[in-house]
Amino acid sequence: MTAKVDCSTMFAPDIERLDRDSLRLLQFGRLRKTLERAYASVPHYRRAFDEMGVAPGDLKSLADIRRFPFTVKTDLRDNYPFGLFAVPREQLVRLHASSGTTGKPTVVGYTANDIATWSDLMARSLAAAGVRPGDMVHNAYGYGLFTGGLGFHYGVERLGATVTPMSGGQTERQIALIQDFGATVLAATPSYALNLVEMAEQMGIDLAAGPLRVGVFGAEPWSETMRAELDRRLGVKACDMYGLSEIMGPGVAIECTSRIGLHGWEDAFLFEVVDPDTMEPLPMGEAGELVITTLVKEGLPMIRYRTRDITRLTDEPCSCGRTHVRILRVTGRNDDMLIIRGVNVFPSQIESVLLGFPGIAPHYQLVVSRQGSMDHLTVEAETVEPRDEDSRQLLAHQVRHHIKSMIGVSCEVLIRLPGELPRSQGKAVRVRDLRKAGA
Ligand code: DLL
Repeated sequence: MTAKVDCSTMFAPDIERLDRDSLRLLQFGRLRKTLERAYASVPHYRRAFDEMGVAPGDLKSLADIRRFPFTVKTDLRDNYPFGLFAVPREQLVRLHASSGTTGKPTVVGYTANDIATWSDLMARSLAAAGVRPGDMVHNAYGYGLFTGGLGFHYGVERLGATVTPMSGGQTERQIALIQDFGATVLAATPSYALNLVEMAEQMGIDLAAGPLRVGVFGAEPWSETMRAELDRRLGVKACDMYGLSEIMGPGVAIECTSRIGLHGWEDAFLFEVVDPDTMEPLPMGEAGELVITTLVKEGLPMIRYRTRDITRLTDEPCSCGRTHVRILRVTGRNDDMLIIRGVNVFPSQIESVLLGFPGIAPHYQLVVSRQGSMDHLTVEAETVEPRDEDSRQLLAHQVRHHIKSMIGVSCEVLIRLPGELPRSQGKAVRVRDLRKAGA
């Protein structure tokens, strides 16, 4: 017997609840068209398909996607700025770009239809996270070349809620406006949300006592322990939002209020998980690198884009009634994984251990250096309350021991005083890699 599902709060119930067979059929048709358009309009794809001896007509079933080439971030850089666009530049109404620490930025472009699709997917995502028409949404994602600010902005408007286009920074002012405008929803990176609530507490303001109800947090990895912290201190139900600019921006996948994985919108994207070593597709449920193909994008179709993000997919039914596949929480990027004396560590694993530790504040930084031929990890964490040197030494010893037993990695731990570590204004910088600086 299937439980009765309330779909009155879905933004697009017909498509969100479509049975999986129909969804796959829809995907197949759209994928075929996307491959045809990419082959006909983008020289890079034509070359890449030809090199693999494959043509759009070879797609006879969804599984045939494995015969087509991957796309990687350097393909965008190599075709800078507009080389991967499938329409003349004049047909684009918006550009975004990611800065990148080295080399050229990656540029992404949207037609008017792409912006409409993105707004719809964002509205759907916000509704799934519990945002309703009429809500007051404080948007602290950065506006500008980053897709976060404008992506949320258009989605909130499309849903019929009110958006405050705050962007990042000016934290004290943000707190005043959250209060004055009676924000019911906070949209921010989890690390900035934490910065906000901490500053509010220092100002003697209890945001949890106000009307805030929903948190839509994403754009960086965060742990369940961080979620519990944000739920409690902000008085929200925090949901995880996933996306990336190369594919669209935020709104690729969202946690519904069941919070057991993020629904990836399969009418707009084809999701695969591949083994990062062999590049072979993995069966549902196995962990690997997430690979995404866009199904309806006009300006910048992406074929098998390697996200570098590590996750698992599940198609088990969700109690919310949405049929779209769930992407389990992204614990980190391939590129962010540290290998410390042979042990693989994601910063988010260290975060889980630190945040569960009594007396430790949820701010941390990892410093990786080279000592002789060995990589050395230093974990810097802060205490909640000021403590003397002896007490910090003792705490450092306990934390080190705990990290070793939980994750299996040996590290040095430095306990800092409250406020000593840098606070996030957007995406938090968790790792300082001194090896790259030649130190
Ligand atoms: O971060 C888009 C976004 C904006 C998503 C606002 C959610 C909210 P990029 O700047 O291109 O786009 O960065 C994309 O950020 O490949 C992941 O490594 C990481 N990321 C994004 N969302 C999550 C998440 C935006 N919920 C890259 N959990 C992605 C973990 C995330 N990592």
